Amino acid sequence: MYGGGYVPVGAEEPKAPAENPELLAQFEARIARGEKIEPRDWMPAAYRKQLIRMIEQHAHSEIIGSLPEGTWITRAPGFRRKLALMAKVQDEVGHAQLLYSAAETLGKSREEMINDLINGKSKYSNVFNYPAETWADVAVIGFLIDAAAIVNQVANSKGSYGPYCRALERICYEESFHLKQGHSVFVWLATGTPMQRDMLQQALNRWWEPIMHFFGPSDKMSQHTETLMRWKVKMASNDVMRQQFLNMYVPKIWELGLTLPDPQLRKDETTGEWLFTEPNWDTFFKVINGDGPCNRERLAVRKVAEERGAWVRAALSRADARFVTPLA
Ligand code: FAQ
Repeated sequence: MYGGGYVPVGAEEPKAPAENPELLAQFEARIARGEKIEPRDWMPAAYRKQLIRMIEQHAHSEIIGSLPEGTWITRAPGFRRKLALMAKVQDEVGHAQLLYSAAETLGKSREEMINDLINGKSKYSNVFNYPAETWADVAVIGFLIDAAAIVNQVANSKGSYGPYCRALERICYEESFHLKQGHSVFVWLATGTPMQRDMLQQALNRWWEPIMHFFGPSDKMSQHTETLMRWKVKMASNDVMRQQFLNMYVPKIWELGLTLPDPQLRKDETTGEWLFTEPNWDTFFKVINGDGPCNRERLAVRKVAEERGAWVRAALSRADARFVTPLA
């Protein structure tokens, strides 16, 4: 039995009926026992809605995320680097496929999701609204953004919604390869010529604030964390994940003799907490609401891809129809 219907974005949202308290209690008890919720199980309308929002944004992030690195495929230094980058970009698009399929199990069609992306109604990760200016940007994305994504996704793969968790498990295996690819380029540049090191340092300076933003607003500002953690969609808060990332990766950056553009950044050895300058959250909200350095360009590229692919989708749907209609 489906619990609560999917309400398309932009449609007049009916007042949510109060959930049946008995079903809600059973649902929450299942989650507390660590059971997975599957598409045909009863679920509160708010759980469905939140999952669609989060999985859809994640899927969009994967396809839009392939764009900054994609611009470097033709310029990657050497055949091996080119091959690895091409495989990575292809994987990211594959992750979007897995995630759109997981979101579709909740009742929103892929077409609606893509339309909402192109029309700017749906969000995607802040980090992909910045340009990849040099080859060192590819190193920072591959090493640190993939690392940040892994921190988030390994935790959430232990969550409550079966299709999303299974997609995340598979994605995490591939992201681990991406991290190795990014780390290899990062170390190569960090231990290279002074010019290569400088290029890497500049890229690190540019990306640091967007990476701090990546985990979402601090817990006191986050709108959805409390509900999502109660329902085990998110398995850790934004601040906890940010701390985990800092703890794992800042030492690796410092070991290479690189610096980070935050004079306050240090670990408080008594509490184990990382202290840092609060990133500028006004910038973050501006970027995620469509006004970052590359938002317009990213959506324009997606729109062109969508238009150019229309004939393929039309041909495939006709082929499908022919396949299921018995020939006269
Ligand atoms: N960017 O209440 P919260 C990748 C929005 S995949 C944009 O804290 P929540 C792979 C949020 O939607 C990267 N928007 O939100 C790759 C909400 O707005 P709304 C993507 C953000 O959901 C690597 C508002 O702010 N990963 O990188 C961001 O509890 C390399 C309030 O925030 C995922 O999507 C942000 N960073 O927590 C590809 C993982 N943060 O919707 C290529 C799944 C927050 O109410 C190359 N998602 N917002 O209008 C999540 O884990 C969560 O959604 C968070 C945000 C943690 C991102």
